[in-house]
Amino acid sequence: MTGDLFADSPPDWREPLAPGAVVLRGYALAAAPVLLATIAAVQRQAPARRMETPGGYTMSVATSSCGALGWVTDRSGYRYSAIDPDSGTPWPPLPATILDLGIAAAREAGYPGFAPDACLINQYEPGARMGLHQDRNERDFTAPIVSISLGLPATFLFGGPRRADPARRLPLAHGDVVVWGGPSRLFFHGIAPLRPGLHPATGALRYNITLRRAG
Ligand code: MD3
Ligand code: FE
Repeated sequence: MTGDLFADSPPDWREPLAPGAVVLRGYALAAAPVLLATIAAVQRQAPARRMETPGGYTMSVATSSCGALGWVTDRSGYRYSAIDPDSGTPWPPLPATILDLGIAAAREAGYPGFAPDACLINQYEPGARMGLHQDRNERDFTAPIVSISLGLPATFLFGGPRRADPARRLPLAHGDVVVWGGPSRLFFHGIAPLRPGLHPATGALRYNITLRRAG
């Protein structure tokens, strides 16, 4: 009988967060060196840049994209675009290293058949933050978003379906992967100002890769 006690327990790195949302602690740890080299290669073609919001503020987070569609913002709004506005050319292709990990993580979290066409790479320096927001520029909210954290740790703010809902604080460390689907897909969320520090793999930076089905 002892064998039955743990037979149905999930692995301890799988942490349910909210309906449809799962944390896979350290899921990207082994792949981290390859992922960081891949980010550097993407950023050589599409450098991280601090974009302007529709309200006229400059984001503290520097962003870049790869894949068929990239996320952009300027005075006219937030949207996905097939063209990098800085270069006037398509975004770099979505590297298999990122794509394969994202698809495997989505499957682990209960979303088989995830077919992302957009990959946003956010780069945080100490002090950079992302205010509470919803991700609503994607066409299909039934697809999850897969997020991979690398480098300096951050505090993720995880609210609810309404802006005024209280936000939980969730630490996200190097190698953590979170899959956001189901009802949580449209929950308000953000990142608290990054605390200063040095990470052995990234120095004074945090990266977050998100894979999305945007088109
Ligand atoms: C929950 N990025 O790029 S990733 C974003 O760490 C964004 O850079 C944060 O929010 C970052 O839009 C958080 C985790 C994440 C991404 C999208 C979500 C969580 C989400 C969409 C819905 C719910
Ligand atoms: Fe977001």
